[in-house]
Amino acid sequence: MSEFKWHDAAIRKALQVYFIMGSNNCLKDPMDVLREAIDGGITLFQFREKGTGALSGEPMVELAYRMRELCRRHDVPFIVNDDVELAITVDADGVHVGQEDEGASAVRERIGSRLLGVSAYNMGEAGAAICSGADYLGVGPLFSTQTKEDAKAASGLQVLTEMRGSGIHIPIVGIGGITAANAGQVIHAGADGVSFITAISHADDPTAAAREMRQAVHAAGGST
Ligand code: TZP
Ligand code: MG
Repeated sequence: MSEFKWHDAAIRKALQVYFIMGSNNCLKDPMDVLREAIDGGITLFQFREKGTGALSGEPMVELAYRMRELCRRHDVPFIVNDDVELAITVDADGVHVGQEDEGASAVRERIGSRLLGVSAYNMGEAGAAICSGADYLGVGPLFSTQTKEDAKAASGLQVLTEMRGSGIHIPIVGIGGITAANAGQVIHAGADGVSFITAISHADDPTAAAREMRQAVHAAGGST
């Protein structure tokens, strides 16, 4: 079990340029995409092997190991989406779960001090996630997205202003349809960082795309 204790400032920093990807989100070799995204300055990576065309079984575990090692070599925190077993197997830095996944309190019991992220669409889900021991919230979809097959309707940025206005101080990363063009608005509305799939996974030049995203967060007041 990882003994590393995540502190608030380190979590907020890691959330700033938060890249999510599975092999089926890529137009070329996913290891190349991840390597290039790291070169461009992503601050965290989430392995999300999910949906049509996703790998499973041994090939999925092998890809997770390779990505985990690449992230470790570059000091980029590595989070696994949904799959607690896989996260423990590859010694991930954390797990991210949605509302339909294993309950956050049960996940917390299993992962100890590893980072726990929970998706929240509204105030009620945010409050429950915090009570269950979430370290950070993933809030969205803020803008419309084609990437998540069962995504809810875009909420817009007011969900972030509402959460911050009602005293929710926990680290938050926005998600859903985020690009370098709208990332600044997400930070101004109260998020600590932006998370995104296609803005990098479909980019011709993932390094340049990551760099642009980083600059957008920085320009909006994030200290990347
Ligand atoms: N959860 C809410 S929206 C979304 C997830 C996983 C997909 C985000 O993908 P993109 O391509 O950045 O819109
Ligand atoms: Mg999930």
